[in-house]
Amino acid sequence: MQLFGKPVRLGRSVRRLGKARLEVGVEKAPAGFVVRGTISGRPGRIEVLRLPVPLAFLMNNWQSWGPTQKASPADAFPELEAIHAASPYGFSPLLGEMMRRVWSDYFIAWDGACLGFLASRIAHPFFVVEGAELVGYLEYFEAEFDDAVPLEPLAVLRGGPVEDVLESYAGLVKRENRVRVSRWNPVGWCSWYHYFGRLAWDDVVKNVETARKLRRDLPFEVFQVDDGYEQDIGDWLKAKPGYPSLEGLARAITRRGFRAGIWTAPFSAAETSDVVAGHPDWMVAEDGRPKFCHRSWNRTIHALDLTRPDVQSHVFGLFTALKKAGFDYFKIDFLFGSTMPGARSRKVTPIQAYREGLRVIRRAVGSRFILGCGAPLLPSVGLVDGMRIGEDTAPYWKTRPSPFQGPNAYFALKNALMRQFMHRRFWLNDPDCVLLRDRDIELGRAERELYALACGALDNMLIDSDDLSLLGKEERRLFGRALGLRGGTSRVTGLLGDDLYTIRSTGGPAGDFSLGVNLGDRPADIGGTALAPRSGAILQG
Ligand code: 9PG
Repeated sequence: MQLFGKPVRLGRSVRRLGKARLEVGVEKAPAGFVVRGTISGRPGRIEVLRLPVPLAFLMNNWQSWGPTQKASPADAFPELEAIHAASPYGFSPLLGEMMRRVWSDYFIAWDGACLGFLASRIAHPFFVVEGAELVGYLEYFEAEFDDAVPLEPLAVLRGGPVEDVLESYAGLVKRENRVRVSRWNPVGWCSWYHYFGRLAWDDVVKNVETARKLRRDLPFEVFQVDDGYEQDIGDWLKAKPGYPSLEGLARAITRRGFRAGIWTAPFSAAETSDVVAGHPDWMVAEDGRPKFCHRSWNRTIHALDLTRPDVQSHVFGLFTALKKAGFDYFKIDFLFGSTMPGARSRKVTPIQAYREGLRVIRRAVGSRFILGCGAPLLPSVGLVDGMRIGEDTAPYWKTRPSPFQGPNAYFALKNALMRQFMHRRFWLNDPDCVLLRDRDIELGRAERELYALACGALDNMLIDSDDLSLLGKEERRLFGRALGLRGGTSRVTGLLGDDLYTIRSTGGPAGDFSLGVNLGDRPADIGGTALAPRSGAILQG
């Protein structure tokens, strides 16, 4: 294994790498070593680590909607650039040729080892397979540092099954970023997976009133309005015709005894929005014009330049206004776009710009709950309370795959299992919504039950997304059963297997238990219990 092109040695050293100057220290850690240091000059992309590539590993995509999954160097890599042209998936802060070669962002792990960067405050860390070698890089983009800045620390951890090394890694990430995990683990409702973009004001009123009446069966704390209320992407304070003011919206929820939650994509703006028309200069630019960021909701989306004081005031003003309107739970979505390389008012890296933007939101909302979504994972650690850790779920299991993997219930749940090691270390995991209804849905009873019970057993956020008038006694009881499984310390095994997992929960109110999960399409046996395809069961003993 080579570190900055030389064999690994404990202790301090000074290196020149192209136009950068590095001071590096290698310290022993319980199961390996940690590399820390500082860097100055104009680093560009620097090689950190080089070693023989393992035959199989767990790779990780850098953002909420991307996978953590088994891979091998012989696999074909997805055509990210083609995907990016037509949808929000496939975007990467590393555009061009590099984007096609990245195997894993932030960390890579297998039985016996995890190589993982502990923070992404300035650079974007990633791993590439180059022939027979695996190479870890830090991308500093065009930035130049007159004064030395901290390197993103890197941990090289050895020993134990992949589940164990990932937990050790996540523990170090938690410490490095001084994460304080929210004491409130939300239970609630979200409009998206029943109403999608067609949400009307009547639907909100009808559901919040039903939620009030069904409170004993469905003990929601937060009632969150997702996309659909706003005039356009970027024009958040202007409600669509048919909606009351944002104060009115929040009041309809809070006066029924719920916390009011609201969805925004605060760093995005559609080409059609008032904010782009009024302030084209607020957008990350290319050739003096707002740069194409991604294509979503059938529109071209631009990214706000979060380094500009006027844009920061705009974002601060937006969240101050939402807070004043009565909201205290903020799902902030499509955050990935703000890490796009391009012209900004200051020469910081896109990662620094993103984090400045997140800090502005945190300053505006104080200790209220922030749920990240469509977000770069490692740069968000310590700045959000909850995080979506998979692609969207859907009212169907595996049909209609998008070019990435989802959206579907299968892939959403799979990622929740694969990324459980982040839960209560990076933040609270949001496994996406449980769907309970048995009409207007292609998910069978066993699939819905599996999703809900797994979310409970994982101790994750538990958010329902249904037209509540469709839920009978049985469906409502399932929500209560899922909730009753939360509160333990939960870990998942089977990450390198074939879609058979065990969730082990200890120390919670339900006592110690294991939930066997068969995500596969064939019957299987887990610990002596027979499991039908796409089903789960509490294992005996
Ligand atoms: C609201 C939704 C929900 C959901 C988020 C996010 O255009 N698109 O391709 C597209 C992709 C994903 C997407 C929306 C649109 O989902 O994950 O929970 O909040 O936004 O629009």
